[in-house]
Amino acid sequence: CHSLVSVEVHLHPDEARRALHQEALTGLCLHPKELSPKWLYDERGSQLFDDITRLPEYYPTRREREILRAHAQEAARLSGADTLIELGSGTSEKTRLLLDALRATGSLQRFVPFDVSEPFLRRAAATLAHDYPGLHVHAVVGDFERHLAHLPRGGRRLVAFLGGTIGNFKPEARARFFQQIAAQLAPGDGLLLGTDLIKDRARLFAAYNDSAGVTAEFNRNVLRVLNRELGADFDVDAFSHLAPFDEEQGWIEMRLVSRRAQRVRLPALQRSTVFEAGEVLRTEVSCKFRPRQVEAELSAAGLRLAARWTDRAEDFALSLAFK
Ligand code: AVJ
Repeated sequence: CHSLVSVEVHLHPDEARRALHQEALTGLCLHPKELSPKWLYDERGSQLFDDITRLPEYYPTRREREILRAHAQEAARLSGADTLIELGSGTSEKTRLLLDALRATGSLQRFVPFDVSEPFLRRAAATLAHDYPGLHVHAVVGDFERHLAHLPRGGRRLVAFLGGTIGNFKPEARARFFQQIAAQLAPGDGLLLGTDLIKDRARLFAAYNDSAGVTAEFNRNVLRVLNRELGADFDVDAFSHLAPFDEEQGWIEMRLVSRRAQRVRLPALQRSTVFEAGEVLRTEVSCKFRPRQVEAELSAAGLRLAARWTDRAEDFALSLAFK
């Protein structure tokens, strides 16, 4: 039997490392210090995030799965897609709910997982091709902030962007992202978008400051990434985790707080950087949305909302929009 798996690479590891160098130069040597959340996801970081999704306090993954269980069929029917493209294709369990629903409509032909990690994608692609006989799995290695133009064309496509990862974009970047998605879609193509919703502050806080300290480890792990990739000498234990909810911005802000004044060497950048006691390095924002906000932002990009589903607690929303 011949394999229906192919892999297209737009982001090579050396290019990713160059991007990290560039970002570290601007992000670590300025005030306030900030890094993109994408550096959180090395092998260990991806494992830690996976652990986070099972924490009692971290509701988004469970809520989104609950919504998909209830409404994937309807989403599949409304989209009539033959191609499912998944951006930042994380947990294959949610992917399978969508693939099953599309297969049941009889239209499914192709699955396109799009992610930054080639080894991860190759494994996922092989497993899914095995479990869905006849399905063409075309994996694309890329950064969805830079390589969206390389999404495969043709057929009727449904782009899934799940988990609330859209929350990592600040409003301006998010508007650009929706514009770029809309520019890639043809009439009839759809976007299925998962967004976390604004809710009780205590529950929001607990989800990002869990009692077992897994999120803290996930956050601090970025310092290990910098030590490895830049030859830096961050003392990981000299930073504490804090992820407050910023009411004004409507986002959770994940921070590493320097416990003392310290200098960190960054040999790959031929620099060092100084942290004052209490100085903050921002490692992620995770935006939380108001019910009507998503619809307004999609529509501003020329994407028309066809359906919107939430879980019973209204913790999380899935929106389906068409070009
Ligand atoms: C993967 C971006 C959806 O924002 O909730 C989890 C990442 N950060 N705990 C989120 C995350 C801290 C997660 N996303």
